[in-house]
Amino acid sequence: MDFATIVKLSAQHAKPAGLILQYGTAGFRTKAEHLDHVMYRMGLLAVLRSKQTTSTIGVMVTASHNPEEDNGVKLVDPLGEMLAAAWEEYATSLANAEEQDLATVLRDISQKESVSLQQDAFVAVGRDTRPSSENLSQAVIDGVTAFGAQYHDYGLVTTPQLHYIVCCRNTKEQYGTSTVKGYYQKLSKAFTELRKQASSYGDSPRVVKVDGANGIGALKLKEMQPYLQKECLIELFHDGTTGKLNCACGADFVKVQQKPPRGIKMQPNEKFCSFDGDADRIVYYYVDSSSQFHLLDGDKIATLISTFIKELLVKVGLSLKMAVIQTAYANGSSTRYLEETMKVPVYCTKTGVKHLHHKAQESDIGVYFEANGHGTVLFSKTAEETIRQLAKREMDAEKKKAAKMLENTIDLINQTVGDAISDMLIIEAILVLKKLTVQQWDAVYTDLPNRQLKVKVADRRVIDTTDAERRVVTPPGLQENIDELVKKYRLSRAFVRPSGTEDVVRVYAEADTQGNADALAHEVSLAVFHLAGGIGEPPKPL
Ligand code: NG1
Ligand code: ZN
Repeated sequence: MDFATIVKLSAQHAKPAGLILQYGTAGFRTKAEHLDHVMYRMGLLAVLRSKQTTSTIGVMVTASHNPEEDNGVKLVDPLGEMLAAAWEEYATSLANAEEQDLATVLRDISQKESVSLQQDAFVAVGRDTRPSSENLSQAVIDGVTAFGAQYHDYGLVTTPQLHYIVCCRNTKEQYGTSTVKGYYQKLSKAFTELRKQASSYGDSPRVVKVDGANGIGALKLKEMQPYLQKECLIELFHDGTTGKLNCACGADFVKVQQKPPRGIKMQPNEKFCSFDGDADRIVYYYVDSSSQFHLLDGDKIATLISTFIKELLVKVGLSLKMAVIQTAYANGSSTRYLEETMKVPVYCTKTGVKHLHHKAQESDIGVYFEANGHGTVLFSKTAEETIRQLAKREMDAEKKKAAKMLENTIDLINQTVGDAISDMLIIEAILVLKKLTVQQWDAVYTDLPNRQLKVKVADRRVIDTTDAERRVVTPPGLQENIDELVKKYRLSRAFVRPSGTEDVVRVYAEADTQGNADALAHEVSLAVFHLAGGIGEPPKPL
């Protein structure tokens, strides 16, 4: 194929000479004004991937929990998974090629991956509510059309909705109808069925107050509300009508700051949750009668869901292999509870859902969650078929009910990717079914106090890690330093890693008290600052 047209049209989305961007934890992410050429080129890459896989590929324009000024792009593979790791390298070389090298890079990728250029291609495009997203998604579309490929612009959608749509399109709609309406119908039907199995609400409050991070999640949840009828009473705040996206609100703010979003009043017994800017993460929280804030993060969610599924499996007498997948950020108490009390195998992978997702695929039922609230459950084909067959069979009423509940759980969960809306509905259903208040759910185990900090360094790539990012290999001496600091505190643990989405090094520490976790995190930050080329002022104590 002659790439001349593509190169010619690229002039309208020209790359600033010399600008180099890295493919991060979840795609490219930086200031929106640096991304026009990246979007055009990701349109091209999506076409190549679509031709190679003979499937629809998704391109989502979003920077998730980053500030409104940033933007980014996530590519969605045929079954709704994140782009295959091998293609991240192509994404990087394509995004960073100077204009005159564009055709060569496209040709190289096509040859390496034996892409049949005559093959048809189809790209599904979606975007979040950032002011820059509309133009940037147009740049993606320009790339797709420059290649002569087909596309559908799904416009404003959450990231998980685009993943769902891609999966539906590529499974001949077996996974569901490939529209946003289809998504609402599938999830609300499963939720209503599941909810119906509960005899009463018990003490579980019906209302859930949802912080939409002033983003796409708020918009889409509003759209979905009529489908949920009275089964789940949602009160939205930070719904985007006034505030700025992710500004002092949203799941990342609540998780990292360990405090409620700005501007809300919380009464004891009220139940809250926060979505992030593209609605693929969720965390819950409440205040107790002494106004103490309590966070229920991805670890608590993984525990709630895996316990629920395990109990149902026992009831129906199925011995499917279930595992929970976490990252180094998982609270030590959650891992201990899952392994020791729940007797569920737990695995630790590197940060980034692509790693967790991959590991979860090894089990019949893989429950994966990052502590920040990004996660879902994967059911293997065999597990899904076994459960669906069982739910059809005539048997003891209690067993049948449990089998039906498992089947509805499969349908309610967005298996393609972590999904704040789907996760919220499964949590709400479980709380009702188990007659749990959010406080009772929280009391299952007690989190170890922890602290997350960021350190600015000249080049974060000087930090190299091993053992699922729990240990540092370079710069020399840093790990030894961390080991010494950790020894000073009880029940302590600490690690550092370069962020894949921000230009910072992340520091995590946990210990027996909040004071000790804060002190340890600060001391480790100082070690990073001194040994890994910190810039600006040294980190100050908390
Ligand atoms: P980085 O910036 O690589 O730490 C963050 C999150 C990840 C993941 C990605 C993608 C933490 C500590 N890190 O990655 O878990 O969600 O963003 O959004 O929360
Ligand atoms: Zn997100």
